[in-house]
Amino acid sequence: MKPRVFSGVQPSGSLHIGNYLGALKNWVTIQDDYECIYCIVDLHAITVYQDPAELRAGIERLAALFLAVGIDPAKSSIMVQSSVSGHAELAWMLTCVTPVGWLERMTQYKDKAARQKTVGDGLLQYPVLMAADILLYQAQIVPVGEDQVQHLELTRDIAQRFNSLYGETFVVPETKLPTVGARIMGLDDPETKMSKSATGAYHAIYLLDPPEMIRKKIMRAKTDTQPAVDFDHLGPGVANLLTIFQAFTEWPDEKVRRHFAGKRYGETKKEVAEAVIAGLEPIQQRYRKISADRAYVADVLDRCAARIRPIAEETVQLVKKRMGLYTRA
Ligand code: ATP
Ligand code: LTN
Repeated sequence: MKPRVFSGVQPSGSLHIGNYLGALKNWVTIQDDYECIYCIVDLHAITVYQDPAELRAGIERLAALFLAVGIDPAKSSIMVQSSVSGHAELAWMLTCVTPVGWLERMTQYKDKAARQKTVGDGLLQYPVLMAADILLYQAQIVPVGEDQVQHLELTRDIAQRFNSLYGETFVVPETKLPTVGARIMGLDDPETKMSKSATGAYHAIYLLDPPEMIRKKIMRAKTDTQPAVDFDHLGPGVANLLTIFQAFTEWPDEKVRRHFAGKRYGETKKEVAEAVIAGLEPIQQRYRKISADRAYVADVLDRCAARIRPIAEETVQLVKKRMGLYTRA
């Protein structure tokens, strides 16, 4: 049997090239070698207020984008978190074995909480729900970007704590980062990660940005005061652009160095923009076709949920039994 993979993306905001290079591109590559479950985590999205109509539209858009980037529903499952009740159920059981101090230490919690007037309990519980997502399917491997490493460590801790309290129950999952592109930085501020929730107009390149917009954003990307690429003194802005280039083209390090050493920033940016446009064009074309057929997308989600629900149910039953909750003998 193939090892199982689980990963997820929130349906809030629009997908950017950080999400693609850090996560989705990797998801597509590994789908022949693993049994993959890719999840639209709508229950995570509501840990901060979402406009209901926008959230609903965002879920469908994300499902179409999963298909457009190349996730094949014949090989992998594409599902919406709230459509399998085991996620929320298992999250509660795991909450009960998770010390609150573990959650208060999470950097994403601290960052997001600092931006809210009232901090909802869901924001604190966020990584427990994420642990539930993964452990529900006994996934061995979780492909994510670097910002999720701390949450994955917590997932492992929760699984181990449960196993030691109640006996071997959960597979303890491994994190899988991409070799290039695990942390794409904002174009307007290469010291912070590219993020869906950032507001700057020139911060992120979205997967559905038209070519002209992509050129404009990259030409405006923040670099430094040097005129040309110097690999001995590579500023964070230029390093980020070259990472984006390399992740799209899949050129080896040596080739990238030879090609860009001494190249002026203006010329470098033009080449980066063209590589991004070429990489996104087929995705955008497929997206236009797929998103026009809403019934097809809904059908994929239904079929995939039906396929994986028995795995989730089996785990919930096992956990209930282990904890002494009521199950029909
Ligand atoms: P938000 O800003 O709302 O937290 P986000 O942009 O971080 O959103 P998520 O839905 O949280 O997006 O992340 C989806 C996936 O994309 C995760 O695997 C995450 O690690 C990855 N990811 C997010 N941002 C980046 C980035 N800048 N570089 C590489 N990977 C990223
Ligand atoms: N928290 C993740 C999204 C996410 C996820 C998961 C990723 C929710 N559940 C399970 C991997 C596995 C994020 O990217 N912000």
